[in-house]
Amino acid sequence: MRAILFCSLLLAASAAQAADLAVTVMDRNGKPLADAVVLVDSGVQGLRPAPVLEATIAQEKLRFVPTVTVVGLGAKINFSNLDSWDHHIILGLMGAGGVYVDPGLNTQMRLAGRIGSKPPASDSKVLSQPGAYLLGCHIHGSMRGHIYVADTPWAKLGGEDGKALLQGLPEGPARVRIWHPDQLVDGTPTAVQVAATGTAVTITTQIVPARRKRPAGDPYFGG
Ligand SMILES: [Cu+2]
Repeated sequence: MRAILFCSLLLAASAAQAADLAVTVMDRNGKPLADAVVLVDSGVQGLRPAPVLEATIAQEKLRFVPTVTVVGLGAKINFSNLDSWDHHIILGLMGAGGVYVDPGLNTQMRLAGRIGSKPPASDSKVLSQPGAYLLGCHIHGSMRGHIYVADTPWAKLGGEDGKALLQGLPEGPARVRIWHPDQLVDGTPTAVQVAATGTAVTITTQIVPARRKRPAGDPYFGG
């Protein structure tokens, strides 16, 4: 009986130790870096949050919306063309320099333009390899999007303010990795100590975000 009580106390204690980690990501110039993917690894025993296993990316006004999507391993990505013209989605793992690792392995989908108020053309793809994926369109060369398939349950997309809140981390040592569409190389992970009461960390990267260019022929840009 005493052993059972002790065990349930331990369980209660470990549940209470799940803590938050607030990460702020800065660019090379010390300004908040938008659209950073924040990944946290922890070797400490404890509950893991459920990974995101489904996401939808729309093609709208010559863009992929959202521009960056973070999911877990094995996630199903739904594509939906909301424009009245066709899009040809090219999807593949992205290597250094922002190019496809092996164009021969890319997935290609053509989604017809939407007619009136009819349901948009849709397709989907399950991503079973971790890492960064690049999205492009044969028809519109300016269209760029990214998917990051995380190999850790703690993965979040940072906002325009560079901030991401990772929840449900075990108290103790952890490692923070940052990925960004405009990075040139993988940065060094940052070691942090997650306190039971929550922890905040600011990470300054060497990343210089690319300026958003007006896509050719995009009448909506900046409008
Ligand atoms: Cu297109």
